[in-house]
Amino acid sequence: MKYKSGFVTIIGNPNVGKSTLFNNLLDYELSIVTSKSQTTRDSIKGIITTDNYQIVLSDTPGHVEASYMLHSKMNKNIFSSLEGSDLIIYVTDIYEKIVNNRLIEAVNKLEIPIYFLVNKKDQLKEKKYLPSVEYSTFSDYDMVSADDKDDCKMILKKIVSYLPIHSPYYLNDDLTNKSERFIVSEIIRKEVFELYKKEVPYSTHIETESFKNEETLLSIYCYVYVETESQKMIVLGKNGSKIKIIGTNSRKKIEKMYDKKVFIDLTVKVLKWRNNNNFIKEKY
Ligand SMILES: Nc1nc2c(ncn2[C@@H]2O[C@H](COP(=O)(O)OP(=O)(O)OP(=O)(O)O)[C@@H](O)[C@H]2O)c(=O)[nH]1
Ligand SMILES: [Mg+2]
Repeated sequence: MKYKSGFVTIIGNPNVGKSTLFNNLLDYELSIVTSKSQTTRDSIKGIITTDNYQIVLSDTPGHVEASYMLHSKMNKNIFSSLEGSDLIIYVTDIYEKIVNNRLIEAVNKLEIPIYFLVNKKDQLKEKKYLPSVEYSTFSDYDMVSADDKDDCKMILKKIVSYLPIHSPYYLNDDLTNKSERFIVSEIIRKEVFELYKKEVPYSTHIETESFKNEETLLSIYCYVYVETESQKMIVLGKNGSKIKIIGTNSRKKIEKMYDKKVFIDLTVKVLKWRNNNNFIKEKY
């Protein structure tokens, strides 16, 4: 059997379960998942390598109408990750009434096959509901649960059928295109998304300033950017109680990941970063 290898990109609106599917296809948590919309901000590649095939899988941010420079850059990143894909997985869920036609049209223009997935079937009540779209325009479609192992097995099998015969693009032990600094800052951002309400998670950017991985200790220094002084007060909490929770929870997760002692220092900074051209250009 000839080796198959190719690029597969997951796209869709926010909160439909793209990152959940991405992680479950990879079989480890690489992309952060929260119950909040617009969790993913940056495209991320995860690489699945077996004896017979290699899938270079990309998770992308949910496509939103841009109200900040950050969103425009996120959208730009989604469209640029379509190019060169061998297959696009378009994810919607059982709740979405309309699909994102701008995204679908962009894929059709590039003549890339679309595998259309309606996610969260486990939450279906008696009545079966499928979004009203022209199913004949898709190469394939299924109703699935991104959390379900059997569904993911089936999806993987279908993905492989779309891969061209090609040698692997990445080495055997390459797992992602992202740096350890990025992964660590994402783990911290997930904690921020889970601890704070309203606008704080959306106004926060985490930047790993220093990452020193020594034999017995991993030391991480991060900036936590927020947009206003009042958000800084919320993030810190009374006597720094809230930021301490973020630090402790993140530290425990990173210690588990690296199987060693971790030190984390978080410094909160105020900057109107979401509309700051230079900042967005440099970080996203
Ligand atoms: N019940 C159920 N919930 C799911 C399923 N897949 C994802 N979810 C939940 O849906 C929410 C959003 O999941 P994500 O994977 O972060 O969604 P996303 O499309 O990556 O979201 P953005 O990054 O904001 O674009 C989380 O609370 C998930 O646990 C599923 O198959 N069934
Ligand atoms: Mg996501």
